[in-house]
Amino acid sequence: MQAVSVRPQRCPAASCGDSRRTKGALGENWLAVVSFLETCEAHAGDSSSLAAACTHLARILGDEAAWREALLEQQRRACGGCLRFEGTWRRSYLCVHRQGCPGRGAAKPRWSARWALQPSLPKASWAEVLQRRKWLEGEVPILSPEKPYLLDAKALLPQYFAAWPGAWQLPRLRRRFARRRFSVALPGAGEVFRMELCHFLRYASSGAGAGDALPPRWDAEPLYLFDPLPPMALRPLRQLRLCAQPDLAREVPSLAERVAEVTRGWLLIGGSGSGSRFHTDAFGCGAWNVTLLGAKRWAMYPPGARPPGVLDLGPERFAAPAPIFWFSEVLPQLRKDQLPLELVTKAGDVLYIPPGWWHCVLNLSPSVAFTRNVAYGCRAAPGVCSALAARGDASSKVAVEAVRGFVWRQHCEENGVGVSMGEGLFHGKKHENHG
Ligand SMILES: O=C(O)CCC(=O)C(=O)O
Ligand SMILES: [Fe+2]
Repeated sequence: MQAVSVRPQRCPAASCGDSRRTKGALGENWLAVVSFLETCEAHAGDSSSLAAACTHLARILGDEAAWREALLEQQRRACGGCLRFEGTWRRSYLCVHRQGCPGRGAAKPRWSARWALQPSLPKASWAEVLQRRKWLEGEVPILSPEKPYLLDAKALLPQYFAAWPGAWQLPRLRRRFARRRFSVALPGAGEVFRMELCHFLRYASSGAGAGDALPPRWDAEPLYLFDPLPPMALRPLRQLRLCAQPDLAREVPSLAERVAEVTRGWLLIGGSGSGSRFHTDAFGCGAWNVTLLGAKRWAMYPPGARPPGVLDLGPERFAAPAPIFWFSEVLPQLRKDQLPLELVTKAGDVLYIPPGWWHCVLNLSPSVAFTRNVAYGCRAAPGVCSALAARGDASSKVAVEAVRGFVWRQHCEENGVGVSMGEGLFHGKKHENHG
């Protein structure tokens, strides 16, 4: 857990911590030992035979987090290029380093978190808060955008996501986009690498399919494909019309411009054990998140209730643990009154996260999702304006004024009031007068 704000980054997987400092069992000496092993190679043939000779070495050589970090460090120095995944991070590193692949002898997972993946049942009081609906043709399901909604959207998704569900299965995605490069976040570091889909999927599904829920990754927090500019075929065919109230993030042009980076939508692909640390969405927005494949476990807390295990590091700065850690280590320790709203989304579900709600996500199986930030209705405006005001830059100030103007015009339309009295809607007396 390290100090980084959850707000400026849209990619929550990349929002906290600094895994550059996490070099695994060997700390700063990792690369020195790798070099040593390189020189031993001529004698030992392959480092897996060194591992067989010494249990300490076996532990060190099986430290996938350290191998991954060694590879990422190389990538940083190379300033570009694509990450390749060769079954384990150890093999991937050695492939690059030796310009060829070493023999087999992949590191084995050293721990089992099977139990961490079993969701506990939603608590009765939260069950009342969560609005569960079927989203049917011609219906606008979200009536109160300040409440979370879990929508069964199976009937309508093919209208919004091309050839869903068939085209969203991993083998189909791999066939179609194998060589396409995507942005892959290094959780905790705010860093993004580029990776061809075939390599990312090889990574994300390695270890899976063994017939149990064992998280396949033992390299600390898994990499997460988190791409704001996926191919058109992997974006929604049209806007999801979930709420009759206007989406401020689209309706107000200067706001739309200011927040475009977080509202254009993101494609998310991750293996089991990957996910997003606790965060709230940027710019006072809420979000909808469509699970297109797999299953995602969610924990949510309402605005103002900082989740247990999340550290407050000063204005707008928080540090949250990795999702697998939170669900397996923090959640079981909580008192009844500290428990989150918990739920699992499966392929065909849309979850609406209202503005200001904290959420943490753990992918229970290889998952594909699409998410987009939204700010439905005028009640979202104060949160959006204060998030913008906190930025303090010129374009945020312009956007604040535009949002106020928009809200005032809406208010006037609904109440037949003269438009010229828009000033002070959020801060001045007029608001009270019109209350
Ligand atoms: O699915 C995830 O991992 C992240 C989801 C999220 O934070 C969002 O949709 O706002
Ligand atoms: Fe989010």
